[in-house]
Amino acid sequence: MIRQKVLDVLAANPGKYVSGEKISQELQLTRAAIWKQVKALRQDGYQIESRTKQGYRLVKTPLDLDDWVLRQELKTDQLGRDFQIFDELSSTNEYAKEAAKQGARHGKTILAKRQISGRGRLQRPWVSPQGGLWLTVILCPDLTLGDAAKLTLCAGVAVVDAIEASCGLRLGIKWPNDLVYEGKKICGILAEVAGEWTSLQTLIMGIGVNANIPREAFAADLPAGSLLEILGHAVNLNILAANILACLEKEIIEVEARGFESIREKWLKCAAGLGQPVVVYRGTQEFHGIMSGITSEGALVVQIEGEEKAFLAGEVKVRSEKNGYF
Ligand code: BT5
Repeated sequence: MIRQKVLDVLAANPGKYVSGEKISQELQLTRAAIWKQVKALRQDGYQIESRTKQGYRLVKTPLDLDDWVLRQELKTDQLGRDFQIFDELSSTNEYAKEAAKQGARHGKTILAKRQISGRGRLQRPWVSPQGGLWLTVILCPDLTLGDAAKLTLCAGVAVVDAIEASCGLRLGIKWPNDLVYEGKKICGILAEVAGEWTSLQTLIMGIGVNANIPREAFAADLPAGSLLEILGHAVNLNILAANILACLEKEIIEVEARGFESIREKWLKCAAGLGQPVVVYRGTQEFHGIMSGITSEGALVVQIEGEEKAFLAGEVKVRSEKNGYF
């Protein structure tokens, strides 16, 4: 593609002007065609300076999702090597499920700039406006059905690490995998099994991060926050996506090689509410106790009247001194 090639030439000369003539010679294009590409790139958020007699200089790449920038940022061997960015999808998980049915391979990643009907667990709606990072990775790991819940916990740890690497902010994880900051949810993870669990399992791992979303985009009664709100500036969604894929790949390789124990320890270091009062909601039942950890299966362990009880599923509220129950 001409667009990519123009960017490749500019990026090969970091900080320097490249003459229109040089670009047109290298790419066998007219200078008018190069100028047209530069205008289109500027519209997509690239900052490209032009000076008479000197040519063009790439100053800044867009913060928004962009094929070329994401490809530059990818550090993985498998995850995200095959990716697609859409302006709009109903849900990246739905799209990825279809793609998996059609034979998409391990690591294929679907990203959307906004989702019309993003979903959470139990078909709950997930608010997905422009500015968020909405992505789904198709995973065919060398693991069993019983490991699905553990992989969801891996994803939580991976996204915490990736957000810290991208913008220096450390979030907590509320079991099983809500990423939270001061009582507000910043990220949700939805892992779904696609097709039959036969010998090759496919897990559709959906990750939604409220990145560059202003607080007003959320209903007043939704306890949601965003990186933009916390940091006071927008983050580069391409770097964030690349870091998430890199951290997730690392965690999956570790679980495949060494089992869940090391992830469990990392998860506990990120856990919100450890040693604090929690309420677990399971169906119509409510359990009150103190959160004491997670099992090697990833189940939540709560001390209730002196006895430890493990929960593999359910909704949890944890209490913090600053934010009360959330
Ligand atoms: C989740 O469900 O937290 C999983 C969310 C997964 C979203 C990603 S985005 C990419 C991929 N494609 C999809 O369609 N989904 C995945 P759950 O724990 O059930 O939480 C859902 C609840 O979170 C809702 O009922 C709301 O109360 C709340 N909520 C909805 N949108 C939110 C948002 N943007 N930020 C914070 N909370 C939200």
